[in-house]
Amino acid sequence: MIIRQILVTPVAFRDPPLLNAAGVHEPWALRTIVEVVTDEGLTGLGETYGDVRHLGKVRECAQALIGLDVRATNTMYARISTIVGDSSTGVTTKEKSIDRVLSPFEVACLDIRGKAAGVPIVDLLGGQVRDAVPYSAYLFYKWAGHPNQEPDRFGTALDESGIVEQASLLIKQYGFRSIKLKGGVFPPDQEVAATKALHAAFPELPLRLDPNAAWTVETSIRVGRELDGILQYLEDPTPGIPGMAEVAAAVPMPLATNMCVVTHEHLPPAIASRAIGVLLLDHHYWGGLVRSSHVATLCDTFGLAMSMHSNSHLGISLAAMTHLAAATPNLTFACDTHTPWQDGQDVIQPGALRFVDGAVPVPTGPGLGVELDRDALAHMNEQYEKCGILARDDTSYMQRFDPAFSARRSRW
Ligand code: GKR
Ligand code: MG
Repeated sequence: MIIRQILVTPVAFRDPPLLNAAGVHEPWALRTIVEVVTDEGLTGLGETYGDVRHLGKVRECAQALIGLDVRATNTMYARISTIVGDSSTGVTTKEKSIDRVLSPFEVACLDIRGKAAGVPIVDLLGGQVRDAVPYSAYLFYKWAGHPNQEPDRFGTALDESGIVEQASLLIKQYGFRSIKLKGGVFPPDQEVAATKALHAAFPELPLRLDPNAAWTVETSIRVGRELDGILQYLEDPTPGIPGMAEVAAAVPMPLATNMCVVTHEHLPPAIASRAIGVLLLDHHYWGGLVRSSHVATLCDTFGLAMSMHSNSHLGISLAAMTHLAAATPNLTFACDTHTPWQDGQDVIQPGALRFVDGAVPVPTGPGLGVELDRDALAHMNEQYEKCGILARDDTSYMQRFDPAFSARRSRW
């Protein structure tokens, strides 16, 4: 199973104006699709970030993997490490940069290995512990549409009633049984009110709030105490491990993160200072599916619970996330996904992935269990070429409409 060819295709798809602490989503979200082809003619799929610097590294590394066996993950890691070197891909550490680049190749190679063995990827990760993976309704404050464009079908959500309405829409369509609200957009008291309104409207559904580190330690403690009995966990209220540790010691619910623990070197200090109770796994930056399972084992050892992080993504990622979550016994919280916001746009053929009562049944076909839709890939690549966006920049886009906007953390 020797790698003979790797195709790397950047794509763009429409994205609604979702608000967050960094600003607002631009009209197009970017991803990179990786296709690995072996000497036996098997093809595997991977999906990763679309920012141009990352895309450049993925392209460069693709060349270096030609000729390797699809099972040689350690050699792939070593080769990618040499190429990524100390050069920055816009992220914090060298290790994280390597893991981010390795991930789509690792997933594509597992896809091939699953196809060759006639088994789904979940079986290569230890076998499934759940038949379907629950996801949460991921709510965002949002504008009705992008400025100067028609409103989208999701409507406006700029206050409690808009947020409750959005939750109803997503829950009705997908059957979600958990809710996550993206905060860090309005002063905390407004977001506390929206969280309470969600709790009143859906008292039986677990709730999370994630302001992406927009609050000071003091604000985080105040909000955490006020939402006692309402939040399942509070995600990244404040920046950094020391700040999170201070908050964690003073609030009643566990703290979760996809910000202060994003690479191995963050784990020891976060565990020692009891900064987090929940780690949001994400195979896109933890080096693929197998390395993510190792992180899950570490979390189990140290008593951390697990959920899963997402960014705007397509179906190859959703399939990979579902296989990983289905094979991870201690990933017991519903995972995050941006899938509803992509509103049917995809690079995979329809049918393999669906939501049943808020959960995605684990695809049963070999490998990832999804097939590329070549026409859709070509169309989304054309969109990429035309859209004029080379890297996600929520802050600059927001500043076009609100020049005084600042993404400063902690803002409140
Ligand atoms: O899509 O705006 C967004 C989210 O805020 C995303 O960028 C975050 O990485 O979903 C993520 C999170 O949980 O922090
Ligand atoms: Mg988060």
